[in-house]
Amino acid sequence: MKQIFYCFNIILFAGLMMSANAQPVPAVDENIPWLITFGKDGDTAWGDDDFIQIIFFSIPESQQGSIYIRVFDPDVGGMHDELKGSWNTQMRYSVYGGRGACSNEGARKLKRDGNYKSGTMLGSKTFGNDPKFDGKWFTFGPFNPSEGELLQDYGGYVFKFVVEGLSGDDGNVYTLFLSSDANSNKPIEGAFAFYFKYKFRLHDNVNEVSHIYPYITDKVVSIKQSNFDWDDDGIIRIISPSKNGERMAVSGDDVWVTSQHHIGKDDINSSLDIQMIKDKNKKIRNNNVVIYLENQYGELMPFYSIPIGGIPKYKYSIGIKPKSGDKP
Ligand SMILES: [Ca+2]
Ligand SMILES: [Ca+2]
Ligand SMILES: [Ca+2]
Repeated sequence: MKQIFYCFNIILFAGLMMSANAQPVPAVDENIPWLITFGKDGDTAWGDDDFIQIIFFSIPESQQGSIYIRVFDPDVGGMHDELKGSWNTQMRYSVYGGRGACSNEGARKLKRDGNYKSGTMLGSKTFGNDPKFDGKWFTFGPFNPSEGELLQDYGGYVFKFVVEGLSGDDGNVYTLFLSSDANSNKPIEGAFAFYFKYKFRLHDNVNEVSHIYPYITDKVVSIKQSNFDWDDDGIIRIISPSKNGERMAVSGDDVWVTSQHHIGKDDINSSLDIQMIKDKNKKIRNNNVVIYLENQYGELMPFYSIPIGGIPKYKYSIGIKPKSGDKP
């Protein structure tokens, strides 16, 4: 059954081929500063519920050359990272391809209690407090695109990148880049990233607005949004062809919250723009959060590093800004 709901018309991916900025994760259009993963002894109140992050990359079948997955600030210590006590965290990064890397249900489940390491491991490295990699890039690869799992529903050869906090309690802050070059960030035309559960840090600057872009297929009639440890930091709202700022529930400290949202006809075959707007008075710093969406069947819905079909707009108010009453 699940295959049906993720079965996109390949034409939809044509829109993705245009973008050259699809390869950083977090993506340019998301305006999210950092990904975060804590060591497995971390305190969930610091914003990570299970100490694992899984990001998928899709490479078009037309890609000829090798691909690389690059990590910025892979170590846990020094700059950027979030210290608790002393630096004692070990973080493992692993790249998977081959059959089952993405198609295995365990890889796309909310609870990482199944075979989320499905597929063939193509590369792996563990980092601790290592000044050599502090504020630097580390490159996995080269990988031949055909080492990924070929899934036309996901636009080509799919690689899975798993980040796991093996031990310790510190927060690992990092970003990723899918590159055609080992030593620099060179985008791969037509490639993109997607994820089913996203863990990241919000901006410290209260004027920055972050976004995620789930795609709504014609099978979706409602969505359930869940988020964790948002610390009541402002609002989350939906902009879409039919929604002009509908509010989603926002969690407090170390708790989950969910909200249910009806999907109208106008939103089918387009992306939602889920906007995260910080509280201008609270000025919360280092706010780490988790978010995911499910359809009415309880299946996780992917977010895309570039919105399929472009950034959605409310169709009844062209030229009019979203409701000003939505300010926190
Ligand atoms: Ca520590
Ligand atoms: Ca780091
Ligand atoms: Ca938080």
